[in-house]
Amino acid sequence: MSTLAEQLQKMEAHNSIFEAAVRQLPLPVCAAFGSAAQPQAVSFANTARVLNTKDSASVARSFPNSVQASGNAVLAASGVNSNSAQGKRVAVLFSGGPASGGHNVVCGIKRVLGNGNTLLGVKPGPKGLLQGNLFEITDADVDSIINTGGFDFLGTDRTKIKSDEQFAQVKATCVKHDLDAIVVIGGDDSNTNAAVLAEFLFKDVKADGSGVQVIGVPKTIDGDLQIEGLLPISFGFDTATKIYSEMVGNILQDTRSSLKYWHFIKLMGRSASHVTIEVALQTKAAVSLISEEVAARRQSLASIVDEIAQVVVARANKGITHGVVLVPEGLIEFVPEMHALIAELNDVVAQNADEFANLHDPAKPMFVQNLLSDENTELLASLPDYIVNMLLAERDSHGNLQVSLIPTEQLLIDMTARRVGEIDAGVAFATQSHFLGYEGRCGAPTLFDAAYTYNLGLTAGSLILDGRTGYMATVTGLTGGSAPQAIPLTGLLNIERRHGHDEFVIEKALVKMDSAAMRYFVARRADWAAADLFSSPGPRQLWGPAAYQQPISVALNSASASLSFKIG
Ligand code: FBP
Repeated sequence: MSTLAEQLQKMEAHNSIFEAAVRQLPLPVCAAFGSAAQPQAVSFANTARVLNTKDSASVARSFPNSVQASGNAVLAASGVNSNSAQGKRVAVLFSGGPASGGHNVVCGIKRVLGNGNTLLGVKPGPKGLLQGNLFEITDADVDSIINTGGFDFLGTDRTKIKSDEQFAQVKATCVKHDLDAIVVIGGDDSNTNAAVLAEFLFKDVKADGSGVQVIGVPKTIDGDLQIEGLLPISFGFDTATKIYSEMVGNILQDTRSSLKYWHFIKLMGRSASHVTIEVALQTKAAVSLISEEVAARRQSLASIVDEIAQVVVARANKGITHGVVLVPEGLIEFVPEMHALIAELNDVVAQNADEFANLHDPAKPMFVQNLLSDENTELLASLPDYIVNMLLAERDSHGNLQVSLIPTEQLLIDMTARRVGEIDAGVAFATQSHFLGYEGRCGAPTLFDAAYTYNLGLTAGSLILDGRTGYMATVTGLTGGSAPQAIPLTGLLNIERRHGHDEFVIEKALVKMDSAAMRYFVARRADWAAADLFSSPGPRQLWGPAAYQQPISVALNSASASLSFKIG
């Protein structure tokens, strides 16, 4: 019998009672992979579904090898691969923001590659690939990281591989480590990067003229990488939204207990509002803003604020002086006047990049004001400093505004307080603000994400052993047993004008106004605003009645017969 001190010491270094138990959690696998104890690689064959976008002709010209090889046809598993390749050296990396389940993708790849092939981890992310920082992943590593959250095993970063010099560095890494394949686990930008790399590395990398295969895996808590019928959701979304829903549920319980606060809660999700709509469906908060609806209705900031203030006053008139407002992280970019301002700012900053980079922060507003249109100069001047400073902060390496740093929730609180006072000065409006973001990206994966990602890893590894390149692994039919499939990356590429250049990109999947989830939300939201009908989903469960629950928005949008998922 160990002492309390011994027990506590044993729990250090990722060995809490929970972490130790969760490593033993058995994971189901799609029937195609055979037994869960010893999953086998599958081979793939073309399906009848061919993917095209408005820019397919340009894509075919710029990605000739990839398009010719795949014909942009979706692949489905065609049976166990009894003749799978041996001796392959495969590198795996995380790219972009962390998302729960990433470790299980690595575990799935390692299991399916087996002892006949080598899996190498790249540290950290695309930057590690440029630097050639690779190490061999062992079976013991898999045992220690399985079912744990985060990307800490490999680390991640947001380097975009775009210059000739960077491509040359990637090639050098492939040669130095004698790589046969690279797996990129990332979101829309990272999978675009994967498509570009697949084409670049298609041939003539090794001395014998052969190339290096590249396979993508769909990750992002934002949920904006979705393809109808092929990719119901990216991994990490379920865990993040369940964590946020638990926290929002707790706050809702507090509002009804302490009876005095309005909580404005910003939820992560850089562009799309999938996270917010899911948390709204889970918790039924009084007000949930959906950025895409704001854009579709061309709502001004003042009109959004007015709608919130009207709910505050109406509830106060019924004696309800509390509530919760959910705010999607990306809202500000969808408000038409702010969208126009940000677009012009992006151009101005891009066109004067060197000069702008050398300015001290306090000098930046004055610098841009001289270059903006009169309308945008006036709008910028009307915004509080805490918003202006963030609008002018450094972009990420993909050129994106870092919206997670913009305190939109505080802006809405300040403007709503003013508007409530104008409508009825007697209404009490005490507020609290929150930003739920980083709390949700690295939690231990839900059973949905744990099982989904493990099967994505088995799929990615199988694609490599089947000699495929330029595909994104997917698992379809998540409520009916599930099956491994593969999406040709070039079939997803569109041309978009970004930061003054035409670029090939995978289009972000935004919340659609006519989606089943949106329609359900719209039909119920007036009731949720009028009275406290909220529910508290509680902590995520790996065992027990809620363990098999898939995201509500995914169930609605994929017309599932049930809220439960089924793999295997
Ligand atoms: P990905 O699209 O790379 O998955 O990242 C999404 C995200 O979680 C966004 O919701 C958020 O805006 C962003 O990451 C914040 O990233 P950072 O870690 O760079 O602050």
